[in-house]
Amino acid sequence: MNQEERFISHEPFRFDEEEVLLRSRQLLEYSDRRRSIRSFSDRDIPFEAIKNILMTASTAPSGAHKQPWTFCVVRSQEMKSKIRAAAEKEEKESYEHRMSDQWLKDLEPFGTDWRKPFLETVPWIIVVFKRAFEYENGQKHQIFYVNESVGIACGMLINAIHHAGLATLTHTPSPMNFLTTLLDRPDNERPFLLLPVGYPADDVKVPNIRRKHFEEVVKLFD
Ligand code: IYR
Repeated sequence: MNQEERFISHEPFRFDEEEVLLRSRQLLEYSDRRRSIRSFSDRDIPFEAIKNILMTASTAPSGAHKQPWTFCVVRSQEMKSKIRAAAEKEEKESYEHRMSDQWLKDLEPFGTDWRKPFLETVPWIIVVFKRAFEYENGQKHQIFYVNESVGIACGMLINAIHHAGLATLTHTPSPMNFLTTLLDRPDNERPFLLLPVGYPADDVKVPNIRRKHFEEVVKLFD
C-alpha cells in the first residue's frame, strides 16, 4: 500500500446538540431496559437477524484492527444438547466443589445452580472465541489487546441482541475448554463467552436487583 492509500476520506454523522442529547437519552432508556435472561421461549429467530447482530459485533474496534474473534453459531439441536451436557457437567463440579462459599453467596440473589436447560431451549447459541495468536507463514504471530478487543465486541453483541428485541445471558461455564473440542476450533482460538439467544419465556422473571447510580460509577474532573 503506498502512502496516499493509507488514509481515505470519511463521512461521520454530524448532529446538532439537541439531536445529540435526544439520541444519548434514548439509548440510555433503551439500554436500561435490558436484563440478563435465564428463562427463554423456543420461538424461532431467522438466521438473517443473527447474521446482522454478529456483523454489528464485528464492527467493534480492536487492537491493530486484528478483529481477533470467531463467532460459532449453533442451531443444531444435537450440538445444543452436547453443549448443555458438557456445560452442566462442569457447572455441577463447580457448584458442588470448586466455588468458594463467598462466591456462592454472591450468586444467591440470582438463584442460579448447575442446571442450564436454556442451552437446549433457545433457537441459537453464539459461542465467542478469541484468537490468542495468528499463524503467518507458519510462524506464531502474537495479537495485542485480545481480551479488550473481544470484550468490546461482546458488549456490542449483547447490545445488538437487545436492540433487535431479543434476549441473552452472558454465560461462562467454567472451565469451558469443552467448547474448543465440541466446536472443533483450531489451537489459536480460546472460548471467551457463550450467549444463548432467544425470546424471553412468557412468564419470565428476573432478579430484584438495581443498577448503580451515576454518583456511584462516575467521578467527574471538571
Ligand atoms: N458459571 C456459573 C456461575 C456463575 C458465575 C457468575 I460471576 C455469575 O454472574 C452467574 C453464575 C453459572 O453460570 O451458573
